[in-house]
Amino acid sequence: KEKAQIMDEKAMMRAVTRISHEIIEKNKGIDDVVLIGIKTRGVPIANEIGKKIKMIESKDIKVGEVDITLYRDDLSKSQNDPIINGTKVDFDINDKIVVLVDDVLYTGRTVRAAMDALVDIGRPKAIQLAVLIDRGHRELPIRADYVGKNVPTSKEEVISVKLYEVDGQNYVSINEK
Ligand code: 3GP
Ligand code: 5GP
Ligand code: MG
Repeated sequence: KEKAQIMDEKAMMRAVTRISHEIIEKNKGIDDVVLIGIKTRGVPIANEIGKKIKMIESKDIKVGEVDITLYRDDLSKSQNDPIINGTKVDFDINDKIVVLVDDVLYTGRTVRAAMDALVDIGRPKAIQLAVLIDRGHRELPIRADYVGKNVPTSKEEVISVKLYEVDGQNYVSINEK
């Protein structure tokens, strides 16, 4: 209930554009860089960053996905660790800089599980993290290298991320649980 929009479509696109430039700058190009989205909404964001990077660099960049399932009976609880449900990475990640992409970073447990999934399929040179929203409340020593927007939240609030591919529209709002 009670919605306040915190990003509209333009703000989201600008964030994606900036993050794309930051990825290129930090890694001095994208020759060894691959993107891996965390399902569900990390995947369309990874695809958008991939498209942007291609436009900027005129070079192809590979995009894969990992599926992390949250075994929680209540979204407000973080008792149980997320579990790897599958990976769709049809390219080699050995010696690559893997940029994980998710919509919202919260406790960090999903990202930790995603890193487990990655080390199962190869040995990346480095793993970096890009998120559209960092809402705080980390429970693990995990931070994002690229952040669309930092949104301080209470644990009673939830961030709603709407993406065209999934929801038919693009915006981010903050809601009371
Ligand atoms: P996503 O596909 O956008 O990532 O698990 C189903 C959805 O619920 C996922 O959406 C996931 O991000 C989201 N989700 C999981 N844990 C939480 C949480 O603690 N708060 C909120 N608001 N959403 C969560
Ligand atoms: P974690 O707590 O593991 O960092 O986040 C768990 C998963 O839930 C991640 O995929 C993250 O994107 C999502 N998540 C956590 N909090 C929120 C939230 O407030 N809104 C949305 N949309 N997703 C969230
Ligand atoms: Mg998510």
